[in-house]
Amino acid sequence: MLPINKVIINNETGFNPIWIMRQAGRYLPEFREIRSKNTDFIKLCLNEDLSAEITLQPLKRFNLDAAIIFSDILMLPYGLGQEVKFEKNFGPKLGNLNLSEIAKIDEIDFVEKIHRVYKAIKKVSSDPSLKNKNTIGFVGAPWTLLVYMINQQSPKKNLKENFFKDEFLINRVLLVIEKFLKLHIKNQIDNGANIIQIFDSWAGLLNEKDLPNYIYTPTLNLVDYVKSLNVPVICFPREIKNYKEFCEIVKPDAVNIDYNVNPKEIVQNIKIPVQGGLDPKILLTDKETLKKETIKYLEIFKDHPYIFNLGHGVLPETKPEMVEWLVNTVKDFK
Ligand code: 1CP
Repeated sequence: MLPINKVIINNETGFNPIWIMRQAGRYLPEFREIRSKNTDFIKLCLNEDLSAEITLQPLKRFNLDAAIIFSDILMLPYGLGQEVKFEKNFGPKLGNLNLSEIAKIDEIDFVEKIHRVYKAIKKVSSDPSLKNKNTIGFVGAPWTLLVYMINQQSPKKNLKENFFKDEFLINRVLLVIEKFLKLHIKNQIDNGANIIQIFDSWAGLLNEKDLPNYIYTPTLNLVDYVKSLNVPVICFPREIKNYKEFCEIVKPDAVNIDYNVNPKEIVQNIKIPVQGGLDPKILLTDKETLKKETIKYLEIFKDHPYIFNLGHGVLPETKPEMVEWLVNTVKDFK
């Protein structure tokens, strides 16, 4: 059985497999080298040779237990025909959202636009170096995708003032997102992804009263769908106030926690396997601090099924040698 499946299917404890969110990315010089020659990010994601190569880069350096495919959650709006661009020092910029256009997109057009992501997954998952490792496919959660599609840029600062104004539009778009996410998940699995992670990076923006409509119901529908395909599913409802309630309602196979929650409370309150937690900023300190903080998580989750990971993506300014130190600390922990 593959390492992460041992934890999330068999509930095994004490051996802590590890992968790192954003492990394929900007902190690696070999990624920056490819990126500097490929200025169009979407095109890079749709180049199956390069995206497979980038996916495998961190596994060549570090003793990681899984590959996560080099792609982006915003390939979904791109596949639906919304313009998506990534601007230097700004982040994603999306074009206007035209509901009548999006509602017309059929499944064939969608797959035609992004099928090279699936080719990259096929390449990666059949690479001999991944024989005993997981290949993680992923999607953005419906809420987080809705945020980008309506807000047309990162909500880092704020949601647009009138974000919730057109409730009809929002609910129609959510349904379209859900339908195409299922197709996107199915195609990733058919091409070799053997875990799905659902990133809800902006779950923390919602008030409690809005969680059922925007998070619980659409995410539960997706989780049930992934389970029906016999593949485990990990949810990351970042900065949600109540992880316990989320897990009891949505019932993913595992949950990734962010770095603002107290891991001691999580281990007491949450029954399902847990992933992640360590603050990525700790990788910017020194080896001694990193080791101490890493062991803190490993000790807390010693008797709980646990996959080591961070509480959000690895930061671009991280030194690769600190990632190596982290991976080795986890692997050496007894
Ligand atoms: O070189 C560059 O400028 C590109 C930077 C980059 C990279 C390396 C972006 C733009 N996306 C990615 C890859 C990516 N994105 C992966 C690949 C696999 C890996 O993890 O190694 C994954 C899983 C994602 C997922 C993703 N994209 C999320 C969810 C996780 C999270 O970090 O919260 C989100 C919110 C995005 C949107 C996105 N794409 C890129 C950026 C800079 C952003 C975030 C913008 C923002 O802050 O709102």
